Amino acid sequence: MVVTTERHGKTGLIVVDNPPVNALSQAVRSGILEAVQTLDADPEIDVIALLAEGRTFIAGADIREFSAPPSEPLLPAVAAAIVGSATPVVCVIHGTALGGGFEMALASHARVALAGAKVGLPETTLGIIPGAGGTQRAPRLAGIVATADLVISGKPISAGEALKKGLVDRVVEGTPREAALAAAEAVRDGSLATRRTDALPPAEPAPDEIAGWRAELAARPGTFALEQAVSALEASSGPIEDGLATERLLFETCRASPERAARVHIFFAEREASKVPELKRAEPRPIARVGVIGGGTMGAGIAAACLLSGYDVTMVERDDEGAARGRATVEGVLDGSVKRGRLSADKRANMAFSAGSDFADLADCDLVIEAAFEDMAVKKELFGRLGEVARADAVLATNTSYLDVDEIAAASGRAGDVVGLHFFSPAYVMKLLEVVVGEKTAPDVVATAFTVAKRLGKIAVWSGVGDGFIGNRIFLAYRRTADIMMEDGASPYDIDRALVAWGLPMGPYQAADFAGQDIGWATRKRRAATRDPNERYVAIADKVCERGWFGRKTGRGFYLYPEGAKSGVPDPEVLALIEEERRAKGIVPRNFTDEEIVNRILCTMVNEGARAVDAGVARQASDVDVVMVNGYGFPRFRGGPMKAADIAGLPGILDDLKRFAADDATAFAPARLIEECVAAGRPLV
Ligand code: T1G
Repeated sequence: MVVTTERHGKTGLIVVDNPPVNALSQAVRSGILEAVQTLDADPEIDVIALLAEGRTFIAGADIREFSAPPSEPLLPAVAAAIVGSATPVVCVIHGTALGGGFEMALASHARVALAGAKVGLPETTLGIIPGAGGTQRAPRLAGIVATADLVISGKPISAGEALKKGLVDRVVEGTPREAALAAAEAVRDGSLATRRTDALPPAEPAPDEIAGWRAELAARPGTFALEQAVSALEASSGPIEDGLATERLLFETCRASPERAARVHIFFAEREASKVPELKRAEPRPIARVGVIGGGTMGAGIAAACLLSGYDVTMVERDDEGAARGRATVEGVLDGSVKRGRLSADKRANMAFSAGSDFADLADCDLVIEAAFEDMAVKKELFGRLGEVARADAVLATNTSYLDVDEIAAASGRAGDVVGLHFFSPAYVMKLLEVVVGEKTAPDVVATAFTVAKRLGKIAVWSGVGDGFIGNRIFLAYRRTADIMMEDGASPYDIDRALVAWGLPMGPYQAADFAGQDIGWATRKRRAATRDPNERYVAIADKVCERGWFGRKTGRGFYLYPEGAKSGVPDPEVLALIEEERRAKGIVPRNFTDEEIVNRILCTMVNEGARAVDAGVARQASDVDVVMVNGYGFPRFRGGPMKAADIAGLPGILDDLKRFAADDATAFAPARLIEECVAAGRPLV
């Protein structure tokens, strides 16, 4: 039974038990409704307490039900029964009371939170809005502005903050059941006041704030749900019945939106990505001490990420100066975490972190992560030594971002112990981790990698060995498409602007200037030897680099960065350089609309992602979305390139691929997966 009732004297308990997060499935909604009606009708019961078993109170509606037609009882009806109960209803919150879960609490006549609990209204992160009274009841308790913080940020707040805002009435210690029985007594003796939220006065209007939010949201893409949420909050200054009706209408509008489909897709895709079969087939090796080779940006970032997740860390650099630099970088990150309140001072003081230049220090590590210079010879030499020095049961990982993991593994002499862990910089911030599985990588090593990733708070994605793995493979492909459009007539500034308007945080040229053009230049030079001479090659970026225009760090790249300027400005000399290249190739420039720019880039991403699936480098199409959203800034509100293609209409994407392939088969010759999906009439994800 997902909902049971208990009678303790004159107290009636409604206990929800629907693992893993007590989501409000149809059975839970129906169970709560029936329990409230039954206990309210019982003359022996004078207080009802709603609580949940397991690690958290109700974490929201059951998101899996969103793609199906709504089923009775709808959540607003359950909330109304709680509000309308003649018997006072107290809600006990533990863990994370989110979305519909917090709305059950808001409909209750009093709210008690366990210390350490959190409450939130994150619906807009799923492309919807609170649909069971959250936008009407929370403002009646805490005001429109405080509620907007929850709804617009989508982030939960602590029980203490909620108490300050009037969203909960008490914060207590103990178990949910103890708190429920104590709260019932407090209601009886009058020390815990109960009130119907709906009977409270409407929220104070907040016209200026609402106008400000509307202006801010209108300036950026992917804010459909947020805009509806602001309108729902605005309605909380009117009669509750009207406000609830307005909220429901706006909720249904969001539920039918492509943004909701995209955001819910990526929510589940991120969780699916880490359910690799190796986790079922093998036990992960226990990891407590992590060795990190290299104290540069990546090495120090990885060391900090491991320390922040409670691992002991031994960092090894080539010499003592390098080790000192690496240590200083790590200490800086940790100090920053303490300053931001993300790390307690005593936890910081008790961290086990050593940095030195003696390779033998790695001998007692359970996992060693190599983050040295991106050069195959360097990595092979290191893995040759590591194969000797590391403990026999240690896992050996390379952080390479594109080199052949099988070749590196072979150099270790124990390829079964070797796996790729491709972190994204900064490694202690970026959620994505590509776990690159070599031909000989043992299943328990893969299981270990995914277990470590979870502890690091990463979103891990399985990748096979292939140039660029999943993300860089797609990034290089769409950068090539952008370069070709640039040579054929689009300016780099048009391309960046069109893609930013579509939802990317920055376009490829802004990104290259930000990261440093020299990095891409080195990659292109590395690939020059194996490049297909018949394949079209655009040398514009090389010409920019030959002038030493590497981007922000040199004051100019594709853009000029005047002293103190917030962002780059177009550079007439770059435009002249592009014109020169076009003339040299006899290209007559043509116009590109923003729509064509976006379409060609999206088609390239989808096609290259599908090719990665065809090649077995990506396990499934949804993993491509997880990588692009979490590592490359693909807009979350579009769900990732594969979901965006499904939403745009896959047959149309295939038609465009065939059309574009006429002049560029390298990028656009359709992947088998896309042709198969269109032929079968099924979506990519
Ligand atoms: N519905 C269905 N399944 C859910 C779920 C949900 N709301 N939340 C989590 N799961 C599954 C998840 O897929 C995973 O499954 C398992 O639970 C553990 O989740 C009317 C309409 C609660 C903070 O947005 O933020 O209420 O992979 O891996 O890291 O206004 O889950 O094990 O098979 O994330 O400890 C609003 C979403 C819904 C909360 C726990 N609520 N969930 O994090 O575990 S809309 C949310 C979370 C709504 C009303 C509207 C997190 C968590 P599996 P997990 P976690």
